[in-house]
Amino acid sequence: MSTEISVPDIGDFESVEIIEILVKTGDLIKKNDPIVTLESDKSSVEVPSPFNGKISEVKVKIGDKVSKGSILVTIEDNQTEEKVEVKNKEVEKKIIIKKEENISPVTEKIIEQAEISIVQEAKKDTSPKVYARPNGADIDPIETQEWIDSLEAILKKDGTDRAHYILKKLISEAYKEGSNQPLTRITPYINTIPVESEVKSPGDQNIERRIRSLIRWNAAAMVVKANKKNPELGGHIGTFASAATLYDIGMNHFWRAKNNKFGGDLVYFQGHSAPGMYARAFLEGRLTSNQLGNFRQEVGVNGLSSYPHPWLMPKFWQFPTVSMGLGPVLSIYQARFTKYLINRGLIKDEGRKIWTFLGDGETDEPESLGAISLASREKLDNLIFVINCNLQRLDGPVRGNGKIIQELEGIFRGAGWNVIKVIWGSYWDQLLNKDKTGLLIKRMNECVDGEYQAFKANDGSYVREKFFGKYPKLKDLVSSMTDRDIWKLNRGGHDPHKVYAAYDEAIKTKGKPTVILAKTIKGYGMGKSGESINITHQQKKLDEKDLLYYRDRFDIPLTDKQVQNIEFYKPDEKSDEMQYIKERRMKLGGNLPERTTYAKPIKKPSKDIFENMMSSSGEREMSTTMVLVRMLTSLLRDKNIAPRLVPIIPDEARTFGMEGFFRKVGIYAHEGQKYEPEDSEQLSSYREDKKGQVLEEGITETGAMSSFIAAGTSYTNHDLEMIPVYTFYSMFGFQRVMDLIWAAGDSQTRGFLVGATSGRTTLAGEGLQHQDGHSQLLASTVPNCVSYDPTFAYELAIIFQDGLRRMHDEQENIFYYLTTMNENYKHPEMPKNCEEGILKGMYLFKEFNNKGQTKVQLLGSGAILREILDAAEILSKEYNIDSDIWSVTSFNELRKDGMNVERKNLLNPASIPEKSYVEACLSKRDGPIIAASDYMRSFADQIRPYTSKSFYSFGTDGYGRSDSRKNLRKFFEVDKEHIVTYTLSALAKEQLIPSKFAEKAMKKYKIDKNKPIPTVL
Ligand SMILES: Cc1ncc(C[n+]2csc(CCOP(=O)(O)OP(=O)(O)O)c2C)c(N)n1
Ligand SMILES: [Mg+2]
Repeated sequence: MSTEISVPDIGDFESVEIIEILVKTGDLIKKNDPIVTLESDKSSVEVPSPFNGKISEVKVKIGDKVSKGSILVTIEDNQTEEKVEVKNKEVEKKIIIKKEENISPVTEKIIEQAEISIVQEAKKDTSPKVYARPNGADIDPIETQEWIDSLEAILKKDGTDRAHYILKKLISEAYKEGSNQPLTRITPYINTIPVESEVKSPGDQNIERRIRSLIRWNAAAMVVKANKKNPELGGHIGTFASAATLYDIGMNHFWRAKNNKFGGDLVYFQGHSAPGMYARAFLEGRLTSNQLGNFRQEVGVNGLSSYPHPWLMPKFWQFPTVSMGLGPVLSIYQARFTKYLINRGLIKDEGRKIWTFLGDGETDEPESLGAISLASREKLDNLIFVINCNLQRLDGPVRGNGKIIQELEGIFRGAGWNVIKVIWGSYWDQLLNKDKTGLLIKRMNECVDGEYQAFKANDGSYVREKFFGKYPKLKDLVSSMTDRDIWKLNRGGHDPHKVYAAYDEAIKTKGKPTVILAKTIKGYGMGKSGESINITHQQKKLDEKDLLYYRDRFDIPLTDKQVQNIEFYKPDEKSDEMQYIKERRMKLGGNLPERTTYAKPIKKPSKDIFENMMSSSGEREMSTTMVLVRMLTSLLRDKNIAPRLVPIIPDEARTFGMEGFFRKVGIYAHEGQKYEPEDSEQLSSYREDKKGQVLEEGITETGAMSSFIAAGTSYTNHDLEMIPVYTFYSMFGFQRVMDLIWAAGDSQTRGFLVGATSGRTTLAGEGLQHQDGHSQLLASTVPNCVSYDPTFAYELAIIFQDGLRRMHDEQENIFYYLTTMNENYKHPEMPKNCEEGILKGMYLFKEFNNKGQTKVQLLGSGAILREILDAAEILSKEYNIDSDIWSVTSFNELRKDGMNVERKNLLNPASIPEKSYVEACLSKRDGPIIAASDYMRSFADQIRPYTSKSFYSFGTDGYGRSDSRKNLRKFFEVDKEHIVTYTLSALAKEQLIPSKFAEKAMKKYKIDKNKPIPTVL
């Protein structure tokens, strides 16, 4: 039986053009195989086949205009109808979404997915709960006690779940009666895990303590040693001193390395705790004492970088974290990307975890907390944050008048995370148990962090007076303890047992991410020189007395003389410590941190994918953004490339005409799609899918950039090369998330950043805060970013193709920034032999050679090349001036080449100087250079030093504003009329023509000489 396939609902579009026919008569096609590609003036989209079959006739040709209902092909398949019917019946049986009409294949799939996800009920939360203890003023203690007794009875009889239920019920009853207190936001200021539920560490505590002490010593020594050599070098001691236990427990017991059997856990180390990681690597035999001695001296050989920088130590560090806030947000998106790869079936689910260390002060950065709800929404139980709450940041207390742990608990609980507080060490357990008055917890609750800091900056007697002394009964509680005993009451983050128990619970938590809030002491063990005092953060010089104290405090077997020499200490290879440390890492699969890659290169796409970009678009007008979308759509048909493409968009798919991807490859959603989208019958309906490929990030360029980095470093973190293509509003790229782009460079991310709607005069209506005239310049500041501002389809195709070659064939650790526009125009056929020039940054596009003696070199990039072409025509026709027109695809790449060649020539003064590429192109050509772009003048100015000709540059300096393209170009003086006028004027200045031509042109084009330069307007 033969069935007609027609154009489905394509939204508001009428009469759209067929630009590709992807089937021919006789082809056997499967359901969802594309039949044709339609292109409106804004987007292109494939029409899929609704069923399997054999094409019996193609009813359309390229260039035809079609609308909803137009017949495209006829297809033979006599089982089709039945199949759909059977399916419909099945759906009806377990109906969850009623549909009156016949169910379309797309809807059918949505229903299937919704059913699957509905069946999967959320698991019950069985984590142990701590019941609320009395706090604050009590107007009726007897009544309070009755309630507590009832609660205890429930706890005893029915357990914590039942108690939790009753409490929730009570709270909601109170809420109904008008109590609006957020009663469950925070819990008392005690450990989340009750002592009886703590899982015990299997480790040898004595050996672990000795190892930890050695790491502490070597870490501090490397900072002190470097600063003794040269006080400029800096470094941090206090941070790692506070976090040593937190790292050690992970390294000894939890963090599994990558090896041939397992993908490895990923750990984001707090940037300025790097000395601790080096110190451990030294004991493990991965770094030498010579290297430790070269901490922060990287220019020579064997230096160690100040912070985790994969660019500088590419075999060691995995993640750049020192710019605060980036580690947390990057790791959240890393955890999400890991799940994305698993759900798409690209990697196995091996239960790998992502651990992130951050400082409590670091949580002030909006990036640190800004994405935490994504982590719970996406149920990232592969993610564990450890926040080292040493209560201090650089200048002083993080929350002197409050309690950072409680504040963070409220925030993370509110966002749906599992929160584990590790506040008090084991020495407190007995006291808490002994206290029947509730005063101890009351006191713990009421002290603010400023006080907690002061307690540890003083001594036991101070704590006795100021902490316990507030209530006589509390003072009695510690009356039998010496000041030394009181001083020994430790904080949770320094207690290996408590930390182990917290980590153990974190890795077992299902369905949500975990944050561990560990209370520690900044500068732990540094004594008077730096423990818990405001200047701890910057303490990098310990004098001899301090060092001797530190040695004694941690029992380091060094003589006084060795301490004076600031020697590192490494025990004998056969010692218990060395055996233990090696054995632990062996059990956990190898070294950490370590950066390796075993990814297989992605195979090249077939050449024909790009072929149709090389020919003229004829009468058809389109923007370079549409060209990109077309190209990606074609690449999604290439079997090697398709699965690896990761389109990333922060809520702008429709702006860029990318909504066709929604249906074609789906939007990644870990729970699939639980609803029938309002536009389900349309061709580009909003389709969420567990196997979806598009990362639709919502309105977060920070998040999108983090995904870009996760995908673009997948070759090392997952041993799988991916090709992220992150398309954004160009103004909200470099300018908004430059720090992340810098981190992308450091991480050696590979991928394409696409600044769409770029240029200051192409995005007409949007105005000052949208019009980007400088992102290309910002891109030029990132050393491994290769950037282009192409004008024509074939330029973009050549650049993209070469990008794939360089990043995936050649394995170069670079990433691309491409600017694309939303201005529609015709695209010419690719001129012969211009590929090399396109990639190097400029090539001769056209010559006007038939008029007179006078010639000019016209250079244009991006949107403004077309103004240049029009200007050249006017110059030729109306003024008899010839020109060579150069399409400049990248002033940035030209500049790089110019710098290189100039440097080489200066270093070889006796040799014949080499020519820069710019000079090679222009030196034999006549006339001054007029260069223009849709960016600030300094963009084109970059090549000025590399040519011996007169050089005039034009651009869009100043704030943008909303108006038509024509008016904006006139305003910024980059329209064809200004280019003609300025060219005439420049030629007059060169004494090649009289000045009257320019004067006349100014009159003709109504150019106001008195209008101020746009930078001041
Ligand atoms: C974005 C950014 N701003 C400023 C700094 C400089 N800085 C380095 S460490 C630090 C204080 C960190 O305090 P905290 O997060 O509490 O970490 P701690 O050292 O106490 O563990 C600052 C301000 C930075 N690294 N990154
Ligand atoms: Mg801190």
